[in-house]
This record gives sequence, C-alpha cells and structure tokens, in this order.
Amino acid sequence: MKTLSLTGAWEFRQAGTTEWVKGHVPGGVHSDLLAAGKIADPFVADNESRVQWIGKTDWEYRRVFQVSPDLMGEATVFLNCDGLDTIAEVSVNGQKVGSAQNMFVTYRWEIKRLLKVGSNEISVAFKAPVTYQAEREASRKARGLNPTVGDGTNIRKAPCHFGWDWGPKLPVIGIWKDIRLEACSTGRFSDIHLRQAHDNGKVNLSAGISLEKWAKGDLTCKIAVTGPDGKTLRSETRLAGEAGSVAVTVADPLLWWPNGYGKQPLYEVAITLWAGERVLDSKSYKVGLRTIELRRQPDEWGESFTFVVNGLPIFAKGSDWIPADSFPTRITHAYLDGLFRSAVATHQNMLRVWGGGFFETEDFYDLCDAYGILVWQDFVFACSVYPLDDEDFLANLHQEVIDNVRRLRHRASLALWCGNNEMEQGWEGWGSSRPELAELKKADERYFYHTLPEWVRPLDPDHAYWPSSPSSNTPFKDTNGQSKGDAHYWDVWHGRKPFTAYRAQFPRFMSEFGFQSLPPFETVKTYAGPQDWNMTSYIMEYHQRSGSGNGLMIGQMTDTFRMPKDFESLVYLSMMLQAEGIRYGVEHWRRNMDRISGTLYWQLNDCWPVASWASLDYFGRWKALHYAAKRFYAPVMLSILDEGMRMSVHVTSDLTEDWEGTLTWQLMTLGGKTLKSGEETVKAKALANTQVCSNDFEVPEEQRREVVFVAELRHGDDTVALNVAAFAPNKHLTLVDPQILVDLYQEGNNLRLDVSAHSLARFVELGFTGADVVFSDNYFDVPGGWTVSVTCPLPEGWTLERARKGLKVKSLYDSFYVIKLHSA
Ligand code: BMA
Repeated sequence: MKTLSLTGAWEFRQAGTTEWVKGHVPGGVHSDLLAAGKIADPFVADNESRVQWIGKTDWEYRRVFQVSPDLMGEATVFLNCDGLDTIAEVSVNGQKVGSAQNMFVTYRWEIKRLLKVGSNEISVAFKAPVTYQAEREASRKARGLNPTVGDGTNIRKAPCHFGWDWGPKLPVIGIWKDIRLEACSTGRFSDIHLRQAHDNGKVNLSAGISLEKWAKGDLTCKIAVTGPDGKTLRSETRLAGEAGSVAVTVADPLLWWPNGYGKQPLYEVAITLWAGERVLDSKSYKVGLRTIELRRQPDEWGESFTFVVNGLPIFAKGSDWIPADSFPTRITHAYLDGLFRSAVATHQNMLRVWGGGFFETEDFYDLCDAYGILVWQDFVFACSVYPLDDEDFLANLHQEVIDNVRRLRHRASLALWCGNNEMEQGWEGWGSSRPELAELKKADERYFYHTLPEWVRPLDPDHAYWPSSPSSNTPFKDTNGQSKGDAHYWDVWHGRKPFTAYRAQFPRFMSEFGFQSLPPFETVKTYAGPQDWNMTSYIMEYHQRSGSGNGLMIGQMTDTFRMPKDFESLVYLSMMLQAEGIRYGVEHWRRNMDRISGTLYWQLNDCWPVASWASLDYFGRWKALHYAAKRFYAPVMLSILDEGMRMSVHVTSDLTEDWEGTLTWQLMTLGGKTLKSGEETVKAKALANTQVCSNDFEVPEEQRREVVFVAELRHGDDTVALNVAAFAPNKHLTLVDPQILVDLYQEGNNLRLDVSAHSLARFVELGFTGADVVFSDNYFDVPGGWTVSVTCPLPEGWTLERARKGLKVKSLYDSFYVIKLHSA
C-alpha cells in the first residue's frame, strides 16, 4: 500500500467570501483564526461570547497536492478521513466525493477516477454546526431535557462543544484527525480483531482477519509477537478468501496489571499481509495480556459491581475524564502525558471517558495501556434525549459503533462499554412526566438495552456492557440505587448538603461525585484581571458555568472556614474546601471497600481555565484536591473516622499482601502539648480495611476548639501518613500564627523543604513565585512543634538561593483577618 499524507498546511475561508486564510490540518476554524490573529483568545475574559458567530457560519478548507505516477499506478486510490468535524462535503478537483455527518466515523472513498498525475485540489465544505443542530432540533417533537448543558443532540459531534456546566460553547469545525490517500492494488486489511484467550497460564493471541481484495489469488497473513523480553513468536496462514485468522500461543505470558497492582508489560504485535514476496498491508499494536471482567454477583447488599483483573478484584480509584482542550487538535502528546503522570502519581487506576466528550485519540489509549489506567468508556450521549426513534440517526450511530468498537477493543486498558451518561437517570428524575416524550422513552430503552448491546457483543464479546451511568440495569428504575450498579451522588454540590452526607451513601460503585473550586490563582490571572478579582464579578461568574456555582462554594465555605480576608485567600479556601469534601467521601467509601468497589471523582481535568470540579486545572496545575488524592488513593490509606468525640483510626490497604506498621496517636493542643497518646501495631490485611483503634475522648466543651487528634502511620522510620482531625469546625479552631519556618536544602536536582510550626499550621500551601512545581505533598498539616519534610524538583535553571527567595508559604491562619489589639 502506498500512502500520501494530506495533513499540514491548508487554507480556509468563510463560505461565500473570497479571502483565503492560512490554516492547519488537523485543526479547526477557531484555532486557525486565533493563529491568524483574527480573533482574540476565547479563553480570556469573555472573549468566547464574541466568537459565537463562528459556529453559525459555513466554512471551506482546501489544499493542493501532487500525485505521482507511482501512486496512480495502483488499481485503487482511497481518500481516508479519520475525522471530519462534522457536517461536511468533500470534493476533489471540483467533483463531489462524499459527505460526512459524524465526527466519530472514519470516512473512506475510492477516488482514483477524479485524480490526475501532478497537481490536484481537495476541498472540504463544512456546514455551520449550530445552524444544523437548530434546524434538526426544530423539526423534533420533543426537545432536550437539561437546559443547563449544551444542546447538540441532533448532530453526532462532542456534546460539550455546545457548552457544558464546566465548558465554553466553542463548536469546533474542521478536519480533526489524519487525512491521507491510500493506494493499493491487490488487497488490504479491512478489519483485524485481536483477542486473547487465557488458559492454564498460557495465552492464545489470535487475530481475526477481514480483507478487501481487488485481485484473485491466495494471500498470506503473518503475525509476529515480540514480548518485553525481546523474543518473537511467529505464525502465518494462507487466505484464499476474504477472511481468516492467525494466532500464536504465549507460553509464559507476563501479565498486564492496572496501576498499583503490578507492571504493564506490552507485547508488540505486527500483522502483515503478503502477496508472494510483496507486503501489501501492515498493522501494529501494543497488547497487554490480562483477563478482565465486571463481576456482578448477588451478595448481602444486592449485587456486586467489581472489576476483576487476572482474577483479582480491583478497587477502582480514579476520576472522570473530559476532553483535555476545547480545541482537541491542540492537545499535544506532552500535555496528555503530563495529565497521565499526574493521575498515576495519585495512584489512580481508572478513568471514565465521559459520554459528553468524544471517543479519545489513539495517543490517549496508548497512555492508558502504558500506565495501567483502566478505561470505563461511555458511548457519546450525555444528559439529554436523543432522536433514537429516527432511522437515519440510528444508521449513522451504527457506523460510529462499528468504527470505534473495532478501534478500541484490543486495548488492555479497556474495562467497560457504557451506553451513556445520565440519560436513564434523566428519564427517571426529570423527564418522565412529559407525555410527548413517551415514544422517545421507549426508543431510548430499545437502544440502550437492546440495539446497542446487540451491536457491541459480536464486535467485542470480551468486554462487559453497561446500559447507562448511573444505572441498576433495570430500565429507568432505581438508577442511582445502592444495591446494584453504579451511582452518581450530587446532593453535596447541587443539593447543598454537608460533606457528612457522603457517609450515608453506600453505592456498589461511585462513578461520579464532585465539588468545585476555583483554579489556582496563577490560572485565574490568565482570564481575569485585578479589577475582576471578586467572586461575584462579571468575569469570575463568566468563568463559572454551573448556575450559581460561585454561591454554592461560598455557602459551603462559610460552613467550614472563616470569611476569607481577600480574593487570593478565597481562591485558596475554595481549593481546600474541595479537597476536604472529596477526601471525606473517598475515605468513607474505601473504608467500606467490601461493599463499594470503586470511586471515580468528578472530574480529573479541565478543557479551559474555569471554576470547576477538576483536580487538575487547564494548565495541568495541581489543585489542593489533587494532592489530597495522592493521600486518599494511597495503596495504604490512613483515615480518621471522626464521630463526635469518638476518633477511630482505620488503615485501608489495596496491597495484595498483609502489611505491618505502627500507629502513634495523640490528643494535643494546637500549641503542641500532648494531652493523651498511644501507640498501636498495625496489621493491615491485604485488600481490606482494618480498624486500628477507636477512642471516645470526651473533650470538654470549652476545650474543643483548641485540641486536635493527630494520627501518624509509620513503616520503620518512614512516615507513611499524618492525619489531623478536629473536634470543632475549622472556622472555630482558635488558631494562632503558627510561625511557619521552612528550611530548604538541595539534594541533587531536588529540594527538600523541612516545614516546622510553633502551633498547628493547618493546610500549609507551598509555592514559588515564578515557577510551577509539583511537591511531594502540599496543603498538609503541621502539628504544633512538629517538622514535616517534603521534596520538589529544583526549578529549571534555579539555584538554592533563588528558591529560598522565591518560596511562598501560607496556612489556614493566613486566610482570615485577625484584629490585633495593641495594649497601650
Ligand atoms: C454530571 C456529569 C456532567 C456534569 C457534572 C457536573 O452529571 O455527568 O454532565 O458536568 O455532573 O454537574
């Protein structure tokens, strides 16, 4: 096969105008206009509101390319478009080639008859997505149910492109994936289905082959599998017709494990198609060998919902994933890799590719395979009612399902296919009373309980299917139930319940729950100027898409903390609040790991700089929540179950072997005076929660604001975790200036920071002016008289002296005004 890439420099214009502008493929109109200096950055201030015309405008892209006699010498020449976003008509040399209606489908047209040796032109005309969506919507009997999120239900395009409760309305238009010519004469692979059968310690790795042929005669298909040890297994088969299979047996497989449970060895699989001595086509894959199942078994609480890998039940620790940039073609490998490293550093082993975005790129799934991140893959439907009663719409969906299931089913990281996000819950909660929706409700059930699984099963019999998230697998009933299936719990954020409400929830798998914060101040500065640094300013509310979200944050903030003294303190408190809330939930669910099999907090990342539920902001900066995740997702987690005056200490272990350590605990004053203390040997059972001790302290009312409970878990000389629990809300603690002292040392390319405090320094935030670094820990407590050591990389080009000067330190005490009374 010969290929000719058509990516790179193109030009584009608004349809009907004459000015062509330089553009780039893969890319899109917004990012091309931005690069050409024709629009202001939509992520800054309220610029997004001034580029809304783009989505209501038709656009054209074109380029010239040279075709060689060699290419034209082949029997067929196909135009391959891996991703057209979205309603597009493709022409070559002025003649129509075909049209596209689905961002997630791969289009392929034979175009040899339209080509000539030498110069050729390709053009792609895009219809305005907002206009297209509105026209279709107008012809529908029933409309979307959830007006707080974007309405893009009539076009097969990432729903969040039309705005979401964390994202801007920037409907991308353009060629967003690879585009190329493929010329071949004899035959090519049209499909390869890699499967692995584990039996008695051996793995049979097979490839089901489908061919497209333009000549008679047998072809040969070869498979070569190279293991991490460098050894290659080979096999081949003769194919007389258009289908067959080829396989090898790996006798001593190195198994692939989710992050935290083992390594991620990947086998290189090369599959080639031969006509005699000539290679016609080749495909390569990296495959992790493992078994995976979603175990749903009756138990004392109902039915389990546990992912089991290589026979081992996994506690899924992770988060929900949204597109990493409003403009998907700007997402670089380095940026994506950085997000994954941050997820891995916080012990995450599962991401849910949420159904309001898109099926992710190869790069994304490569990283999942490489880092051991399991993927809960939603199909692309979210929070609305789709025209699933429309035959054309269904035909469009069918191709989308075929293309994407075929593309992803060989991935070691793939754990689950899930029908949609919150549509079943939507019907149960907000929509069932509207009579005109009855037909659509039936169509919805038919699609997610019959059509879709019936399409998926033959394409991929090896992965579980789940109808919706959340669901109990009983159409529209008990969708957020506690006995079966997965749950989304939003009563703390949207419902304004206190964090303690998390402890009343015992779902079988918590696939969404979240609490917002502002992004770090450095990030706020990218979109808001000093005049906007106020929670209810126009710009701060503009970069808040969850209704009155800023007010919800303030409400909970004043339940927990004192009034912040300035905007920067408010930013800090919002992050602390989010970290505390999510910690509270996860600690509870992990303590109950025999009943709950996973927590995915909403959400890992952002697509632009905004107030949101993310733990990593748009620039990949770690919010306080991300540091908290490193602690609450640790393989050995220390937690304090604080119930009134009773403090119970738990150690929850995801290790596969029993673990031993020491717990020391103290009841101490904020100033560091020990009132009571104890030491316990910790024998933490593998894959279980262990209660280490439980004490009712009966702290007298008048002491409750000045005493805390401190628990330290040690392994030999190392501190594994240090937790502080209070007997009064943080806002009421009688905190005094902790006089934090930080000693900095250079250790190779790293810095060690010894942080000590005279009295309790709650939620110490470290940072450097002029450099972004990730610390080994941040937003941590330093009890009175203690020293806590953390490390970080020495910022590039910095000296120790510069680091000393640039260091910024604060704690909860610095977030509120203290009126100092001076005696005369
Ligand atoms: C869930 C998600 C998203 C949304 C989030 C926050 O419902 O599925 O649709 O962004 O809540 O409201």
